[in-house]
Amino acid sequence: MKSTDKRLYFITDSTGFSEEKFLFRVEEALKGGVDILQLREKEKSTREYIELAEKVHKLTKKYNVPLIIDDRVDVALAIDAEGVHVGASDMPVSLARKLLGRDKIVGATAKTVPWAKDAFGQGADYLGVGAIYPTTTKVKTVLTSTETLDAICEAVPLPVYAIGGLNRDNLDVLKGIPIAGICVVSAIMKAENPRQTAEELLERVQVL
Ligand code: TZP
Ligand code: MG
Repeated sequence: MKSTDKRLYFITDSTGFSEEKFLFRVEEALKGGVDILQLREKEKSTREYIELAEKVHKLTKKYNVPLIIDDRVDVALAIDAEGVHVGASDMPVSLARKLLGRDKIVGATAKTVPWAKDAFGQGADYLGVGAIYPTTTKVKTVLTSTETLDAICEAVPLPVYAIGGLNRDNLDVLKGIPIAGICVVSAIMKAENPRQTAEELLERVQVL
């Protein structure tokens, strides 16, 4: 049990890494204390996605961290992952919930208050809100202001994670906003030392 309160949500991106190097980074990040891990693959075949997800799931189980699968409810079901994350063009939250059942985690992207309320109404367990800053990660997104982030936190009784271009040196804009934590991709994926970076991010997110 960690003594920390705000959480660090790590979204992986295997682009440019051998599987061995990718899995090494994932495990290092887990050692560094990430609280939730999402496997996010955009180029892989279903078979490849499942095979990688099984390997990542072995690691997350070892560190007692929930594994969330981006977008693919079928992959989440196939490997008995702890949950799924759905965005605007993915399966609707209500259908993901119907397929996965009450015991799994269904996360959703929200960029506006009405969108956040809708996701809550459909049964989402948490929200990812952003992009707070421009991002170098391949994603279709627009910027979300910190005012909107704050308004979403007020509007829905769900854990809200800020995402997009966040790193250990630019978290101050989140100060005072009642987020559950932050989500990062490149800050950890591209870090020289993913374990140490996760530790530092976790430390800094606590004082927001
Ligand atoms: N959704 C909004 S921004 C983003 C996603 C998946 C990518 C965040 O990646 P990074 O590298 O932490 O900016
Ligand atoms: Mg998606």
